Amino acid sequence: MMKKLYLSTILLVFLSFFSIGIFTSYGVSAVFPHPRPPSPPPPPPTEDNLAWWCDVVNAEIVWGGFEDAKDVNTAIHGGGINVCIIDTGCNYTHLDLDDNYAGGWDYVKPDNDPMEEGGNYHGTHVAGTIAMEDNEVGYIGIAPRINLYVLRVIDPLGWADAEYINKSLHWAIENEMDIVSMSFGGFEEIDFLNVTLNKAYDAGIVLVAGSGNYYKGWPTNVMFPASHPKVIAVGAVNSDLFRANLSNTGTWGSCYGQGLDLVAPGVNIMTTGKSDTWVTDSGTSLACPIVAGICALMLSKNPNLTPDQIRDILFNSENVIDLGPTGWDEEYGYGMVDADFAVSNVSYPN
Ligand SMILES: [Ca+2]
Ligand SMILES: [Ca+2]
Ligand SMILES: [Ca+2]
Ligand SMILES: [Ca+2]
Repeated sequence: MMKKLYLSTILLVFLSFFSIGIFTSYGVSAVFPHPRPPSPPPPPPTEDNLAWWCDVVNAEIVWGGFEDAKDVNTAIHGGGINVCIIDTGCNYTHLDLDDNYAGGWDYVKPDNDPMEEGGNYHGTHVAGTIAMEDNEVGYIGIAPRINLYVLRVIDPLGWADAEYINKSLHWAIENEMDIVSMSFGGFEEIDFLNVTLNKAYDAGIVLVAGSGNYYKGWPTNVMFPASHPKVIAVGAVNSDLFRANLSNTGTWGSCYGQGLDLVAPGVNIMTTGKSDTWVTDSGTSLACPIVAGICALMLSKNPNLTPDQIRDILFNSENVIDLGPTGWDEEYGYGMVDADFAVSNVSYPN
């Protein structure tokens, strides 16, 4: 039952420059050296910054009401929607996250406190992408008023047990999560997780996962659990809207192929970090929560939407920014998400 070795590949696959430095420092992987990217300048204290990745998917139009908004001005902001991340824990006391943090569980050191501890802040980066607040400091996430839940399954050295992930999915069902965001992946399917993913989907939970970051010399197909048919598989694009592929200067490219559903920004993503800092991170780990956040905005407009209905809206090249060859293609799936298009295609509840 223990799948620790298998899941140890998860972090090597999904963690981005920022985190890989941590791994190399532990001597776990000497094959992924990469300098830590510079952090953005400290934000001014009087207004939130609008991050490029939020602007380009037009989340600010949904919650702000107009292009380049920096405040929540509409009722579609994710309030009341339960989103959980399954990750390394989260620095949920961060001033740009604390108001949205709603609870969770720690499977690594079992208790109800999934604080990120001794790790690389991967989960904190993921959480900020969805949930940074409109609080006139830092940045604003895709869905700035969600209920953020955190399930800690990955220990500070990057080890996880598949059973923790299984328990997390059951936790999500029992605690009535609307959306589960999974910024991890491995090369092989795990049968008992397939079963639980189906259960979660049947319970009405929208499932989202990153496609993976492997480049040449490694398999580039969409990884598991992104490859599961009920999980929305998300690849990464850069600010020029090309598939993330840093092979010239780094070591990874966004995994693609059959099963890729959507892409979202995933290079130089400014988000929450250690203490009350903001940092830049890259990888499909960051693209995944952007899509999860857009699903939260859709549910914010109509909480009765089913996961099938959400997928039907998003999996349509007319409702996304079609990149690459016309229509679905292996590198971009149906295209890049656009929160304004997505929410515009959601009807208000009757
Ligand atoms: Ca915009
Ligand atoms: Ca603001
Ligand atoms: Ca903020
Ligand atoms: Ca296309």
